[in-house]
Amino acid sequence: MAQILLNRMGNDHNEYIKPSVQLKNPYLDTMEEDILYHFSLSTKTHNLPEMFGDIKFVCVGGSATRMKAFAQFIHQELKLPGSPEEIRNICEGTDRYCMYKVGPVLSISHGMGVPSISIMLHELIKLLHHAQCHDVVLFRLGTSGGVGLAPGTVVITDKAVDYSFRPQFEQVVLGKVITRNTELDEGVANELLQCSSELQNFPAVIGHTMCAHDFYEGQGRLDGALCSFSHEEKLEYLREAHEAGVRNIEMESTVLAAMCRVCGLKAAVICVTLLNRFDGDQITSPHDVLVEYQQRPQVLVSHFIKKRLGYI
Ligand code: R2B
Ligand code: URA
Repeated sequence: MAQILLNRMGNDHNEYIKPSVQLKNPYLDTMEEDILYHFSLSTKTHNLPEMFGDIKFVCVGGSATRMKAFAQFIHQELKLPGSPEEIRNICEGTDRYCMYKVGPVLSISHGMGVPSISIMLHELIKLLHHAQCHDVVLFRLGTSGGVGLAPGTVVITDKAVDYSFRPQFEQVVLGKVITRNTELDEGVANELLQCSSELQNFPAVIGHTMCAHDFYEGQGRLDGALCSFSHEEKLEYLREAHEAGVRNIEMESTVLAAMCRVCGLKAAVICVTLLNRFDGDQITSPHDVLVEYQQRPQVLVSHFIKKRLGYI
Protein backbone atom coordinates (compact mmCIF):
# COMPACT_ATOMS: atom_id res chain seq x y z
CA MET A 1 0.00 0.00 0.00
CA ALA A 2 2.83 2.39 0.93
CA GLN A 3 4.34 1.74 -2.46
CA ILE A 4 1.09 2.57 -4.22
CA LEU A 5 0.71 5.79 -2.23
CA LEU A 6 4.26 6.84 -2.97
CA ASN A 7 3.75 6.08 -6.64
CA ARG A 8 0.54 8.11 -6.67
CA MET A 9 2.45 11.03 -5.16
CA GLY A 10 4.92 10.74 -8.03
CA ASN A 11 7.78 10.00 -5.64
CA ASP A 12 10.13 8.27 -8.02
CA HIS A 13 13.33 8.98 -6.13
CA ASN A 14 12.58 7.11 -2.92
CA GLU A 15 15.27 4.45 -2.61
CA TYR A 16 13.09 2.30 -0.33
CA ILE A 17 10.51 1.53 -2.96
CA LYS A 18 11.03 -1.00 -5.73
CA PRO A 19 11.33 0.54 -9.21
CA SER A 20 7.81 0.65 -10.54
CA VAL A 21 6.30 2.03 -13.72
CA GLN A 22 5.49 5.74 -13.45
CA LEU A 23 2.78 7.45 -15.40
CA LYS A 24 3.52 11.05 -16.34
CA ASN A 25 -0.06 12.19 -16.57
CA PRO A 26 -1.82 13.83 -13.60
CA TYR A 27 -5.25 13.44 -15.25
CA LEU A 28 -5.19 9.66 -14.86
CA ASP A 29 -5.54 9.99 -11.06
CA THR A 30 -8.86 11.77 -11.50
CA MET A 31 -10.38 8.99 -13.62
CA GLU A 32 -12.67 6.45 -11.99
CA GLU A 33 -12.06 3.91 -14.69
CA ASP A 34 -9.30 3.53 -17.26
CA ILE A 35 -10.32 1.68 -20.41
CA LEU A 36 -7.37 0.22 -22.29
CA TYR A 37 -9.40 0.23 -25.48
CA HIS A 38 -6.96 -1.46 -27.90
CA PHE A 39 -6.34 -4.31 -25.42
CA SER A 40 -10.03 -4.70 -24.60
CA LEU A 41 -9.18 -4.47 -20.87
CA SER A 42 -10.29 -2.00 -18.18
CA THR A 43 -9.53 -1.22 -14.55
CA LYS A 44 -13.22 -1.78 -13.71
CA THR A 45 -13.88 -5.00 -15.55
CA HIS A 46 -10.53 -6.69 -14.93
CA ASN A 47 -8.46 -7.21 -11.79
CA LEU A 48 -5.20 -6.02 -13.33
CA PRO A 49 -2.98 -6.56 -10.23
CA GLU A 50 -4.23 -10.16 -10.00
CA MET A 51 -3.88 -10.79 -13.74
CA PHE A 52 -0.52 -9.10 -14.31
CA GLY A 53 1.09 -8.20 -10.93
CA ASP A 54 3.85 -10.85 -11.25
CA ILE A 55 5.08 -9.72 -14.70
CA LYS A 56 8.87 -9.16 -14.81
CA PHE A 57 9.61 -9.38 -18.54
CA VAL A 58 7.60 -7.86 -21.35
CA CYS A 59 8.52 -8.94 -24.89
CA VAL A 60 7.05 -7.04 -27.80
CA GLY A 61 7.36 -7.65 -31.54
CA GLY A 62 5.61 -6.61 -34.73
CA SER A 63 3.86 -9.80 -35.78
CA ALA A 64 0.99 -11.47 -33.92
CA THR A 65 2.07 -14.93 -35.13
CA ARG A 66 5.66 -14.42 -34.03
CA MET A 67 4.63 -13.22 -30.57
CA LYS A 68 2.35 -16.25 -30.13
CA ALA A 69 5.25 -18.49 -31.19
CA PHE A 70 7.49 -16.68 -28.70
CA ALA A 71 4.98 -17.26 -25.89
CA GLN A 72 4.92 -20.98 -26.73
CA PHE A 73 8.72 -21.08 -26.96
CA ILE A 74 9.27 -19.38 -23.59
CA HIS A 75 6.65 -21.70 -22.04
CA GLN A 76 8.82 -24.65 -23.10
CA GLU A 77 12.07 -22.97 -22.11
CA LEU A 78 10.77 -22.22 -18.59
CA LYS A 79 9.31 -25.75 -18.35
CA LEU A 80 6.01 -24.39 -17.10
CA PRO A 81 3.09 -26.73 -16.40
CA GLY A 82 0.37 -27.23 -19.00
CA SER A 83 0.56 -27.33 -22.77
CA PRO A 84 2.03 -24.44 -24.81
CA GLU A 85 -0.81 -25.04 -27.28
CA GLU A 86 -3.34 -23.93 -24.69
CA ILE A 87 -1.91 -20.44 -24.11
CA ARG A 88 -4.80 -18.03 -24.61
CA ASN A 89 -4.78 -14.59 -26.23
CA ILE A 90 -5.72 -12.17 -23.41
CA CYS A 91 -6.78 -9.54 -25.99
CA GLU A 92 -9.17 -11.80 -27.86
CA GLY A 93 -11.84 -9.06 -27.55
CA THR A 94 -9.93 -7.06 -30.16
CA ASP A 95 -7.82 -7.88 -33.19
CA ARG A 96 -5.55 -4.82 -32.88
CA TYR A 97 -2.89 -6.52 -30.75
CA CYS A 98 -2.43 -9.98 -29.29
CA MET A 99 -1.17 -10.63 -25.75
CA TYR A 100 -0.03 -13.85 -24.05
CA LYS A 101 1.07 -14.31 -20.43
CA VAL A 102 3.48 -17.11 -19.64
CA GLY A 103 4.49 -17.08 -15.97
CA PRO A 104 6.35 -13.78 -15.42
CA VAL A 105 6.63 -13.11 -19.18
CA LEU A 106 4.17 -11.07 -21.23
CA SER A 107 4.36 -11.38 -25.03
CA ILE A 108 2.57 -8.71 -27.08
CA SER A 109 2.40 -7.77 -30.75
CA HIS A 110 2.68 -4.11 -31.79
CA GLY A 111 2.19 -3.96 -35.55
CA MET A 112 4.41 -1.96 -37.89
CA GLY A 113 5.68 1.56 -37.33
CA VAL A 114 5.75 4.26 -34.68
CA PRO A 115 2.02 5.10 -34.52
CA SER A 116 1.06 1.46 -34.03
CA ILE A 117 3.64 0.67 -31.34
CA SER A 118 3.05 3.98 -29.58
CA ILE A 119 -0.68 3.25 -29.02
CA MET A 120 0.26 -0.18 -27.67
CA LEU A 121 2.94 1.30 -25.39
CA HIS A 122 0.59 3.91 -23.86
CA GLU A 123 -1.80 1.13 -22.87
CA LEU A 124 0.94 -1.31 -21.84
CA ILE A 125 2.65 1.23 -19.57
CA LYS A 126 -0.70 2.07 -17.94
CA LEU A 127 -1.46 -1.63 -17.57
CA LEU A 128 1.89 -2.28 -15.81
CA HIS A 129 1.25 0.68 -13.53
CA HIS A 130 -2.34 -0.29 -12.68
CA ALA A 131 -1.14 -3.86 -12.04
CA GLN A 132 1.50 -2.48 -9.62
CA CYS A 133 4.28 -4.32 -11.44
CA HIS A 134 7.85 -3.55 -10.40
CA ASP A 135 11.37 -4.40 -11.64
CA VAL A 136 10.07 -4.95 -15.18
CA VAL A 137 12.33 -5.12 -18.25
CA LEU A 138 10.84 -4.61 -21.71
CA PHE A 139 12.37 -6.07 -24.89
CA ARG A 140 11.52 -5.40 -28.50
CA LEU A 141 12.33 -8.50 -30.55
CA GLY A 142 12.39 -7.48 -34.18
CA THR A 143 13.76 -7.57 -37.69
CA SER A 144 15.77 -4.88 -39.43
CA GLY A 145 17.98 -3.99 -42.36
CA GLY A 146 21.68 -4.22 -41.54
CA VAL A 147 24.11 -1.38 -42.27
CA GLY A 148 27.46 -3.03 -43.08
CA LEU A 149 26.65 -6.28 -41.26
CA ALA A 150 26.25 -9.83 -42.53
CA PRO A 151 22.57 -10.91 -42.70
CA GLY A 152 21.54 -12.78 -39.54
CA THR A 153 23.54 -10.54 -37.20
CA VAL A 154 21.65 -9.54 -34.06
CA VAL A 155 21.92 -5.85 -33.18
CA ILE A 156 21.44 -4.87 -29.54
CA THR A 157 20.61 -1.17 -29.59
CA ASP A 158 22.43 1.28 -27.33
CA LYS A 159 20.75 4.39 -28.80
CA ALA A 160 17.78 4.61 -31.13
CA VAL A 161 18.36 7.47 -33.57
CA ASP A 162 16.23 9.43 -36.01
CA TYR A 163 16.67 10.11 -39.74
CA SER A 164 19.49 12.59 -38.93
CA PHE A 165 21.16 10.07 -36.58
CA ARG A 166 20.17 12.09 -33.49
CA PRO A 167 19.23 10.16 -30.32
CA GLN A 168 15.81 11.72 -30.08
CA PHE A 169 12.14 11.14 -30.84
CA GLU A 170 10.05 13.97 -32.22
CA GLN A 171 6.37 14.02 -31.35
CA VAL A 172 3.84 16.60 -32.50
CA VAL A 173 1.77 17.70 -29.47
CA LEU A 174 -0.88 20.41 -29.87
CA GLY A 175 0.71 21.41 -33.15
CA LYS A 176 4.22 21.81 -31.72
CA VAL A 177 7.18 19.43 -31.93
CA ILE A 178 8.51 18.12 -28.64
CA THR A 179 11.61 15.93 -28.49
CA ARG A 180 12.49 13.14 -26.06
CA ASN A 181 15.74 11.28 -25.42
CA THR A 182 16.05 7.76 -26.88
CA GLU A 183 18.98 6.17 -25.04
CA LEU A 184 18.27 2.64 -23.87
CA ASP A 185 19.36 0.91 -20.67
CA GLU A 186 23.13 0.35 -20.85
CA GLY A 187 23.18 -2.40 -18.21
CA VAL A 188 20.53 -4.52 -19.95
CA ALA A 189 22.26 -4.07 -23.35
CA ASN A 190 25.60 -5.24 -21.91
CA GLU A 191 23.92 -8.19 -20.17
CA LEU A 192 22.35 -9.17 -23.51
CA LEU A 193 25.72 -8.97 -25.28
CA GLN A 194 27.19 -11.20 -22.57
CA CYS A 195 24.30 -13.66 -23.12
CA SER A 196 25.02 -13.69 -26.87
CA SER A 197 28.63 -14.70 -26.19
CA GLU A 198 27.35 -17.72 -24.23
CA LEU A 199 25.35 -18.99 -27.23
CA GLN A 200 26.89 -21.06 -30.08
CA ASN A 201 27.29 -19.37 -33.49
CA PHE A 202 25.46 -16.27 -32.40
CA PRO A 203 26.68 -13.13 -34.22
CA ALA A 204 25.69 -10.07 -32.17
CA VAL A 205 26.86 -6.47 -31.83
CA ILE A 206 25.88 -3.39 -29.86
CA GLY A 207 25.19 -0.35 -32.03
CA HIS A 208 22.86 2.50 -32.87
CA THR A 209 19.53 1.67 -34.53
CA MET A 210 17.94 4.12 -36.94
CA CYS A 211 14.16 4.30 -36.73
CA ALA A 212 12.47 5.24 -40.02
CA HIS A 213 8.83 6.12 -40.63
CA ASP A 214 8.69 4.11 -43.83
CA PHE A 215 10.12 0.83 -45.18
CA TYR A 216 10.88 2.14 -48.69
CA GLU A 217 11.96 5.74 -49.41
CA GLY A 218 12.28 6.45 -45.68
CA GLN A 219 14.95 3.72 -45.43
CA GLY A 220 16.67 4.79 -48.66
CA ARG A 221 15.30 1.87 -50.72
CA LEU A 222 15.36 2.01 -54.50
CA ASP A 223 12.58 -0.59 -54.91
CA GLY A 224 9.43 1.17 -53.65
CA ALA A 225 6.54 2.43 -55.79
CA LEU A 226 8.20 5.86 -55.56
CA CYS A 227 11.86 6.76 -55.54
CA SER A 228 13.10 10.33 -55.49
CA PHE A 229 16.89 9.76 -55.27
CA SER A 230 19.76 8.00 -57.06
CA HIS A 231 21.66 4.81 -56.22
CA GLU A 232 24.72 6.93 -55.38
CA GLU A 233 22.66 9.17 -53.01
CA LYS A 234 21.32 6.08 -51.25
CA LEU A 235 24.83 4.70 -50.69
CA GLU A 236 26.04 8.09 -49.47
CA TYR A 237 23.24 8.20 -46.85
CA LEU A 238 24.01 4.66 -45.68
CA ARG A 239 27.72 5.53 -45.46
CA GLU A 240 26.86 8.59 -43.32
CA ALA A 241 24.63 6.43 -41.12
CA HIS A 242 27.39 3.85 -40.66
CA GLU A 243 29.89 6.61 -39.88
CA ALA A 244 27.48 7.90 -37.18
CA GLY A 245 27.41 4.42 -35.57
CA VAL A 246 24.16 3.14 -37.08
CA ARG A 247 24.24 -0.65 -37.55
CA ASN A 248 20.63 -1.34 -38.48
CA ILE A 249 17.36 0.28 -39.57
CA GLU A 250 13.85 -0.54 -38.36
CA MET A 251 10.62 1.30 -37.60
CA GLU A 252 9.74 1.44 -33.88
CA SER A 253 12.83 1.89 -31.70
CA THR A 254 12.83 5.65 -31.04
CA VAL A 255 9.33 5.91 -29.62
CA LEU A 256 9.83 2.76 -27.56
CA ALA A 257 13.08 4.08 -26.08
CA ALA A 258 11.60 7.52 -25.39
CA MET A 259 8.39 6.33 -23.73
CA CYS A 260 10.03 3.66 -21.57
CA ARG A 261 12.74 6.05 -20.43
CA VAL A 262 10.26 8.73 -19.30
CA CYS A 263 8.18 6.16 -17.39
CA GLY A 264 11.13 4.50 -15.62
CA LEU A 265 10.83 1.23 -17.51
CA LYS A 266 14.13 -0.47 -18.43
CA ALA A 267 14.06 -1.34 -22.12
CA ALA A 268 16.12 -3.04 -24.81
CA VAL A 269 15.79 -3.37 -28.58
CA ILE A 270 17.10 -6.58 -30.17
CA CYS A 271 16.68 -6.86 -33.94
CA VAL A 272 18.13 -9.38 -36.35
CA THR A 273 19.31 -8.06 -39.71
CA LEU A 274 17.62 -9.69 -42.73
CA LEU A 275 20.01 -8.24 -45.33
CA ASN A 276 22.98 -5.89 -45.67
CA ARG A 277 21.57 -2.67 -47.11
CA PHE A 278 24.90 -1.88 -48.84
CA ASP A 279 24.24 -5.00 -50.99
CA GLY A 280 20.60 -4.36 -51.92
CA ASP A 281 17.05 -3.60 -50.88
CA GLN A 282 14.99 -6.70 -51.58
CA ILE A 283 14.85 -9.45 -48.99
CA THR A 284 15.96 -12.45 -51.04
CA SER A 285 16.92 -15.09 -48.45
CA PRO A 286 14.84 -18.29 -48.56
CA HIS A 287 11.87 -18.56 -46.18
CA ASP A 288 13.51 -21.13 -43.87
CA VAL A 289 16.61 -18.92 -43.50
CA LEU A 290 14.43 -15.91 -42.60
CA VAL A 291 12.47 -17.99 -40.07
CA GLU A 292 15.72 -19.05 -38.39
CA TYR A 293 17.00 -15.44 -38.35
CA GLN A 294 13.76 -14.26 -36.68
CA GLN A 295 14.18 -16.83 -33.92
CA ARG A 296 17.55 -15.34 -32.93
CA PRO A 297 16.25 -12.38 -30.84
CA GLN A 298 13.84 -14.85 -29.15
CA VAL A 299 16.69 -17.25 -28.31
CA LEU A 300 18.78 -14.40 -26.90
CA VAL A 301 15.98 -12.97 -24.75
CA SER A 302 15.01 -16.43 -23.54
CA HIS A 303 18.63 -16.98 -22.42
CA PHE A 304 18.58 -13.60 -20.62
CA ILE A 305 15.27 -14.44 -18.86
CA LYS A 306 16.45 -17.90 -17.84
CA LYS A 307 19.66 -16.44 -16.40
CA ARG A 308 17.76 -13.75 -14.49
CA LEU A 309 15.36 -16.38 -13.08
CA GLY A 310 18.26 -18.63 -12.03
CA TYR A 311 17.55 -21.47 -14.53
CA ILE A 312 21.13 -21.23 -15.86
C1 R2B B 1 10.90 -4.17 -38.96
O1 R2B B 1 10.20 -4.89 -39.84
C2 R2B B 1 8.97 -4.23 -40.14
C3 R2B B 1 8.93 -3.84 -41.58
O2 R2B B 1 9.09 -4.97 -42.42
C4 R2B B 1 8.92 -3.06 -39.19
O3 R2B B 1 7.90 -3.21 -38.23
C5 R2B B 1 10.21 -3.12 -38.54
O4 R2B B 1 10.55 -2.27 -37.58
N1 URA C 1 12.59 -4.21 -41.31
C1 URA C 1 12.87 -2.95 -41.69
O1 URA C 1 12.28 -1.99 -41.17
N2 URA C 1 13.81 -2.77 -42.63
C2 URA C 1 14.44 -3.80 -43.22
O2 URA C 1 15.26 -3.56 -44.12
C3 URA C 1 14.12 -5.11 -42.84
C4 URA C 1 13.17 -5.28 -41.87
